[in-house]
Amino acid sequence: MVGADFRSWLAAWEKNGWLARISKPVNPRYTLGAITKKLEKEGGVFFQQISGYSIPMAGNFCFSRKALAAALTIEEKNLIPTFRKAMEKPQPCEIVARAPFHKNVITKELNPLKIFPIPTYHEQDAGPYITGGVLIAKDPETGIRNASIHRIRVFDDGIMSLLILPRHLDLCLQKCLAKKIPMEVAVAIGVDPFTMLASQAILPLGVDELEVANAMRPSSPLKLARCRTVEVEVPADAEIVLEGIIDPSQTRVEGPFGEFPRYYSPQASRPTFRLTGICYRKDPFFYSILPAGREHLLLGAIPREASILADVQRAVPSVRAVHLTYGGTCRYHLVISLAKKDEGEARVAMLAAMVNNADIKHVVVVDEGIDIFDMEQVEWAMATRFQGDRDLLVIPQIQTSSLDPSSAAGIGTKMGIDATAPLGGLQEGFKPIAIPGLENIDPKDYF
Ligand SMILES: Cc1cc2nc3c(=O)[nH]c(=O)nc-3n(C[C@H](O)[C@H](O)[C@H](O)COP(=O)(O)O)c2cc1C
Ligand SMILES: [Mn+2]
Repeated sequence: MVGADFRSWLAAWEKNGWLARISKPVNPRYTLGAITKKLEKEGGVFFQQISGYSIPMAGNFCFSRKALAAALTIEEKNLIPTFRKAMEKPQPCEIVARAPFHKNVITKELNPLKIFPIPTYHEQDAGPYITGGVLIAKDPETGIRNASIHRIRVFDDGIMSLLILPRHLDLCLQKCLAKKIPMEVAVAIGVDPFTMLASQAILPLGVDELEVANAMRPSSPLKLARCRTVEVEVPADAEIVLEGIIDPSQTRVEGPFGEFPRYYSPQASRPTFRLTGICYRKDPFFYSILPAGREHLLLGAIPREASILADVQRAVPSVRAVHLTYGGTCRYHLVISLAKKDEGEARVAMLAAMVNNADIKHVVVVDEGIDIFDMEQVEWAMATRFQGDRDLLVIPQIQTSSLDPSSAAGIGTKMGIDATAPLGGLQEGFKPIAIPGLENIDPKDYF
C-alpha cells in the first residue's frame, strides 16, 4: 500500500517521479526552505545532505489534492467523502510490542538540534522549528488519545516551546493541571499520510484521530507502539519519536513565526515541552512541513471542507461541494457549488459556512455548472452573475481569524457573494455560449 508507512510513501513518490532529490549539501537555515518553496507545487523534496547532519530530510509530499488522494489510494473526487466516512466510523488500533523506533533511545543530554536537521524557514522566525510532527497526548480523564500538529521551537537544552491553540490538546492540558499531574506527550515525525491528514480532523473531544487514520486505510491497519519514557502510543512505523512532558507553568518565548496567512505571528510566552526521550529507527528520515506551503494549507483544507460541507448541506441540501482556495490560504476564502432550487438558498449556505468556522471570511456561491476548483470560472461567475448592491451580504464586526492582519484582533467583517444566476436564468439570459461538438473534438485529428 502506497502510504502504509513513511518509507513506502517515499518509495512511491520516487517511482511516480514526484520526488526531487537534492544531492548537494544544503543549509537548514533558509536554503532548505527556499528550495522547498520553489518546488512547492511540483512535488516532494528529499534533502540527502544537510550541512552538519547525517540524517536526511523530506517534505512537501502533500503538494496537491491529486498527490494527497494518491497517498490515500483514492480518487481525488473521493477525498472529502472518504474523510467523512472515516470520521463517522473510527477503527480501533492494535498495539504491538516492538517498533523500529525502539532501536535508538536517548535519555541523556537531549539536544534535538545536534541530531536532526531542523529547519529555520522564514527571515524573522525565532529559530529552528519542528513543523511536521504529529503530537499525541491522552485525555487524563478518559485515557483517549488526541493527535494534532503543532509548531515547536527547539532550543539546545532539551526544552522546547510550542503553540497550543484553545482546542483539544489545550483541554487535555487543563485537565492535567486541575489534577496536578504532568501531561505526557510524544511527537511522531515521519509518519504515514493517513495519520498526517487525520491529525487535522475536526471532531468532538474523545474521538481518537489515530482511529480515524486507521479507518481511512484500505488495507494494512495502523499499528501503534508504546513510547519508551512516557505512557503514550504512537504509530509503530514512525521514523522519529520525541517524548516528553508539557508544562504550562514553565514558559519560554516562542515566535515570531511565519504562519499560514503568510505573515508573522508575534513572539509570546508559551508552555514548554521538556524532552524525556529521543527515539528513532535505524537510519531515520526527518520530515518537515514548509509553513504556509501547499502541504500546510492542504492538510488543513481537506478536513475543514469535510466539516463545512456537512454543515452547509444540513442547512441547504442542494449544495454540491465546497472549496477552500489556495489564494485564501485554504482558510479564509470558500467557494460553494449550489444546484439552486430556491432564491434564498445561497444566503443560507453562506451563513452556514460562516458559522461552521470563524476563519471563513469571504464566501462565493456559484451555480453547479461552474468548476469551483477553477478560479477563472469562479471569477467569470462573479463578473457576470453578481451585482454588488443586490447580491452582496455583509456581516460586520464578527469573530474572524486573529492571524488576518486586517482584522482588529480577531474581529472583522465577513462577506458573501451570490454569483448564481436567477432561477431559470441558465436557460434564458444566463445561458452560456456553447460550440456543438467541443467536448469530443481533438484538433490533432485535423492537423
Ligand atoms: C503544519 C501545521 C502546523 C500547525 N501548527 C499548529 C500550532 O502551532 N498550534 C495549534 O494549536 N495548531 C496547529 N495546527 C492545527 C492543528 O494541528 C489542528 O487544528 C488539529 O486538528 C487540532 O487538533 P484537535 O482538534 O484535536 O485539537 C497546525 C496544523 C498544521 C497542518
Ligand atoms: Mn482532537
